Amino acid sequence: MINSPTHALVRQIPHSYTDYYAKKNIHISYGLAVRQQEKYIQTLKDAGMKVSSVLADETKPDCVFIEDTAFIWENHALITHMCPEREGEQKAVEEALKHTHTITHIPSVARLEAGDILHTESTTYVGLSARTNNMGAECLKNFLKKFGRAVVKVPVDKCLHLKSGVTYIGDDTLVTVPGWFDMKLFDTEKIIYTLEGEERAANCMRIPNNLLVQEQYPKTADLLEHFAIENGLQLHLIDTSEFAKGDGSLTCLSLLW
Ligand code: CIR
Repeated sequence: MINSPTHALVRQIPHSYTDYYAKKNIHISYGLAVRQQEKYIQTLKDAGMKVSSVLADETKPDCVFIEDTAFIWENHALITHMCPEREGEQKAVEEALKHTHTITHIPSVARLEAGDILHTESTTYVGLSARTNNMGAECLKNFLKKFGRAVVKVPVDKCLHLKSGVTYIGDDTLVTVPGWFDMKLFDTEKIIYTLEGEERAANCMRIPNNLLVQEQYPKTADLLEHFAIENGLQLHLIDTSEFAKGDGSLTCLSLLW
């Protein structure tokens, strides 16, 4: 299985996260968000991963969604170029990664957020979304060329990032939302579809023999529990309610390598 990471980098939640969304009339409990993140981190540790953390940046309310700031492949990191409100979050992440990774930057006209990057065993998919443009996708393609990795572009218009609506959970299986993407573009044998009203449940994480699933979508979690049993995986139900309010989910809370 391709995703066999041993390290995770997470980012502390700034207090400005709740203030920023309160102004949009979205009410997030800071204490609950912290507890949910703690459970997420503990789950990664229990799965055998070494977890380190970057300090929060109060001037960047969304910085807990660290996945979007960089794309990591082996010991190389491609620093992304984000939407104007989030641009700058990458700096502290780059500082943390530069001791272990060779850093590459993309031109500022290119836009790429790593929530738009998805891997199956043999292919990497990049979403063309509100956050990633064709030039950003081309930068990713060039970056991955030296690793012999095929990159396929996927139009995204029903959700924020590609992985908001489709993730790969190993054993040749994708989880996605009916009708959100052209599934002919993907190379997996099997697809599990989220159930009605549970679109966000498409964001799952497989770390070797563990499957992380969002607890607040119980009907789809049942389907995923069957998948876990069939494939000998340990299922972890994680409540991400306070991150879903900020349009985030499981994958966006860490960078893995
Ligand atoms: C944003 O708009 O960028 C954040 N509120 C949510 C980012 C979630 N990131 C992800 O799913 N990779």
